[in-house]
Amino acid sequence: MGARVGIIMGSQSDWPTMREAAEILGTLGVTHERRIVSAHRTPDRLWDYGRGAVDAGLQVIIAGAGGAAHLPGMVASKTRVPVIGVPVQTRALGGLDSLYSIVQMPRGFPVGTMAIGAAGAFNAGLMAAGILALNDPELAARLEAWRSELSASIPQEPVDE
Ligand code: RP5
Repeated sequence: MGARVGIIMGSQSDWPTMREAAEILGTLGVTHERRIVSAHRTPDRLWDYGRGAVDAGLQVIIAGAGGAAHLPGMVASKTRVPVIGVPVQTRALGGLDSLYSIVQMPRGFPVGTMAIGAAGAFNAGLMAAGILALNDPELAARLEAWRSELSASIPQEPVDE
């Protein structure tokens, strides 16, 4: 089966963050692809990716970028495939720049925006899996099991470290 989720990012430097999404999708058995697609440095690639997303069979796109993070919004402008945006943490402004660039989309072109950084990327993978699980009972069972395991791993009491 082809990739069901596309993970795109503005730069190689985003990969340490975005790999969190790839890893949880891999754990849950969701096929995905990873691409560097920059809104500013490779705008034609961005256009082609957005325009071809439906025909490529993508069901969710996870888009991560930092700073002037236009990638998630721009890809959302080119496809009806749901886009989950991940604001990558930045040195200059801590990722608030990325968050504000992604979250304030104009009416009509939504981007589901996650938290800044690695937790946001991880949750983007879980969110994508949850969307796909609506029509995939086997994935739904794997996701339920993963959630139960996480809950079971949380101790009742804190310990001295
Ligand atoms: C954005 O600029 C990328 O998403 C990245 O987060 C940031 C910095 O990119 P590099 O200069 O590290 O390639 O487009």
